[in-house]
Amino acid sequence: MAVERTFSIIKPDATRRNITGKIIDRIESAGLKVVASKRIHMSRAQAEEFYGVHRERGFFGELVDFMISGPVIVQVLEGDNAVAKYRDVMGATNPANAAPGTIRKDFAESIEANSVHGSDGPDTAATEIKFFFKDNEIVG
Ligand code: DGI
Repeated sequence: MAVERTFSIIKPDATRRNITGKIIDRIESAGLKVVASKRIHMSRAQAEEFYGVHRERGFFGELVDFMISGPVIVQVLEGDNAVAKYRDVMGATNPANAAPGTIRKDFAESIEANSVHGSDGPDTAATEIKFFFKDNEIVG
């Protein structure tokens, strides 16, 4: 298995409830290493661009409003098969469908306030990492 990087966001519902440490524990316990991290408050323009692929979806406006409703923690995670591994650790988008033991099953409030984002493929991961981090902010 190749060492890979993926991009993660700990979303505003998790920063609001002060459970970011619990989520990072799940990440690290799965063997993923946090090689970059910062707490930011996204601008509306940033959130709209980041989720641009969903622009035509009915929930786009609500999704953007939610993502800028509070601070988030953006991270780069590194490890074997990091993209797929983090998707497994996160669980399904809708916590009602998420497997037991996943972050979303245990912490998410709803399909929208679902605590975490993780890239859906290696190409997306590279684009998303570049969107938030400079090369010298990532320390393996
Ligand atoms: O990659 P995921 O985050 O698992 O899911 P996605 O790329 O399909 O959707 C991105 C985010 O958009 C998701 O984490 C929460 C939000 N979302 C997706 N489907 C719905 C939704 N929000 C609402 N309100 N309703 C939806 O059906």
